[in-house]
Amino acid sequence: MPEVSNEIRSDREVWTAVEAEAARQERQLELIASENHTSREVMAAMGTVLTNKYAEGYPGRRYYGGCEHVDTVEDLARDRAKALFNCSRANVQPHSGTQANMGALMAIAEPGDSVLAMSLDHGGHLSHGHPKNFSGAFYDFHHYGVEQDSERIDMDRVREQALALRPRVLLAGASAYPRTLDFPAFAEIAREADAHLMVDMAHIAGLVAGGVHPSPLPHALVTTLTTHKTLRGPRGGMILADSDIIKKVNSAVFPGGQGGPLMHVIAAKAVALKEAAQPEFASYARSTVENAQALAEALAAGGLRIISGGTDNHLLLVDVDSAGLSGREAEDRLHAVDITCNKNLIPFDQRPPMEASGVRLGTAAITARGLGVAEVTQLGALIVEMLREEQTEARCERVRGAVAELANAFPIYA
Ligand code: DSN
Repeated sequence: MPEVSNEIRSDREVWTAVEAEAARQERQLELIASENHTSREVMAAMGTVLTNKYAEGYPGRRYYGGCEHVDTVEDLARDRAKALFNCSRANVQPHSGTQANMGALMAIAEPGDSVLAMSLDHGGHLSHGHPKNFSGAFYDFHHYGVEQDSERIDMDRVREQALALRPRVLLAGASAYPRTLDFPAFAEIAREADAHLMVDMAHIAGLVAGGVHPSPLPHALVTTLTTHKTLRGPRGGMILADSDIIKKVNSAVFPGGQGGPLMHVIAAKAVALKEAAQPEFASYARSTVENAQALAEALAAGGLRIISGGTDNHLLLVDVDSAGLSGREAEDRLHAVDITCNKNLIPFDQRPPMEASGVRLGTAAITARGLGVAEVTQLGALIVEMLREEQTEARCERVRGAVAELANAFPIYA
């Protein structure tokens, strides 16, 4: 076996920053809902000689020689994705979720076609039609949102909009929506409106894999996902399907939107997909949701308003205006005591996005490091203290100490 150790650390400028980031992750409790801590083996796969290889094309049909081993890796990733999500076709090459969405849209719609998707202001995603994103630039996006009273999607309203617009694509999926998505209802509306149903399950892919969120696969023409959120894999994207639409998807991904695939990342995707097929992963997904619900309860008990009254998945949106703060102020207060999260618009927000009236909290990463309901409830009380009480130096120091105790008790990579 040739020496392929990746333990060389001579570039001190880079490694000092990497080591500082490792220490930050160990020290802070990560509540950014789109982040997670992968296994060591997922990370190890990314630091391999596969990064040296060009492999434009697909297994068995490449534009470069010497692809026999990366073919094995890509076949493993595709087969594991199909088995995990119970579908017959997979493209594991998209470099990110946005590039997966680009591949999917290019496969099922023509430039200028109309797409009906969830509004970014109500929890959608940049690649679902933001005017400065490829999606908004090349397609004619229209948006549905949540209702003002329930803060949930009303499927009758989506139906009304879809029947009035008759879009080429109905897109379901969100990055800040705490409730179960009703994929059968989306599919029925798509049928009535003669639209293709596309699902972006980036946030909930790990919950679908773990059986704690219904799967979109039986309903959607194409399903996109990212591998690094609840799925606990490397940063990257993927597209799943159950028909020959995959041929259009494949050519939309390469050569349509990308050149050479990142084979080292595809190896890490394969490792993560195997991990996600183990029974422990189903327990992890279940705990992630239980922890999110415990966190929502603790915050509500402390007087904070939770958007839509709670959560069904791995994330919750907290209306911090209910504590007299903007989202930016709340994010800063929590950051000061080593709790990381992001400010987020809440539905019908009156503040601009860089200020916002909410914070989005997710439990995928803290569950990966082992926190359970008891610890999350304790964490919730600390968050309430930071957001609702006067910020004295003594208080901040005490809360920072309590966070450090939790983080030390649950090391990520010990
Ligand atoms: N920006 C990611 C998120 O935080 O949800 C989605 O791509």
